[in-house]
Amino acid sequence: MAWYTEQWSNECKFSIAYDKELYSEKTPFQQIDFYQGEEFGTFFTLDGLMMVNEKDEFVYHDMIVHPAFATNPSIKKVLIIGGGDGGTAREVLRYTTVEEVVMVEIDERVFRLCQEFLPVTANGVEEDSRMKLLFDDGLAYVKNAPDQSFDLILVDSTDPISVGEGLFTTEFYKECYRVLNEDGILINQHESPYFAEYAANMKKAHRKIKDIFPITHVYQYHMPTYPSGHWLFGFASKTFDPLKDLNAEAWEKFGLKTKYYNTNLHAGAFGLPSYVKEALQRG
Ligand code: AAT
Repeated sequence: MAWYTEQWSNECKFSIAYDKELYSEKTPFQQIDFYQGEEFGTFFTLDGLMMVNEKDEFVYHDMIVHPAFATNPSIKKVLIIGGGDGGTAREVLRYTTVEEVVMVEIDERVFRLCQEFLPVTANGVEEDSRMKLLFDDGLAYVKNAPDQSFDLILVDSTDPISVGEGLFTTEFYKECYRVLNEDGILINQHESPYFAEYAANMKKAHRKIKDIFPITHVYQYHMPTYPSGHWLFGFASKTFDPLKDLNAEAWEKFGLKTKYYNTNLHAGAFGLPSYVKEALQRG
């Protein structure tokens, strides 16, 4: 048995025991490592940061996808930026009403390796005829995408360091606004309020999005293997408000069995602790 250790702050580390390092590769974009352990099953890291593991991936992938569909059950065209493990696409594809999913992942190796080592998220994604898989930079893709061509954009990105940096810029959020339909929704990986470095990213992202979208919210969930375990998504929208427009009845009709998300939890997720609200307001 060996230990995978991740630095969560200058004075805090998180460790997981593993039995085997399954695979390791340095791509032109990042360092990829796959491990196998008992507690969290198979997991992979990018540049030494936990991305996905078999035990808690359902939390993240439920929460990045379902709140938007429970707010606007008519979503048909979806753009996923990043998300190379396939978990976000897997959840979106469960909606039979969805007609087209474009996924733009910068690093094809993440997707191919997840097909090999992490079928729980990657299986069935490429095979679905509604799916268009592109291996490209998300920022470059949105810059060239036509106006008003998506109902929903899901930014399933790494932290704003190295390749993920462009996905936390005003330029990127503006392009997202442009390519979204009149009632479009943007969900983005919004970092964490707890440790200083992550909280700074959270505030920066919120400040930029607030200047562009008329409706902006931040919602939370418990992600045991991300720094502090307290993680956030942003909900930015042109017309739909996730609290006022929650359509629980329509969402229940989809008949999806979910392990984390439900329509009772929906409003609660948007109810932020006071210190988080204040940090976001101060900007
Ligand atoms: N589903 C949860 C997993 C992730 S991985 C995020 C993905 O974003 C990675 O596969 C990475 O290659 C991809 N990515 C990073 N930058 C870009 C870019 N510019 N364009 C397209 N794809 C990109 C998210 C984990 C969140 C971790 C939080 N600590």
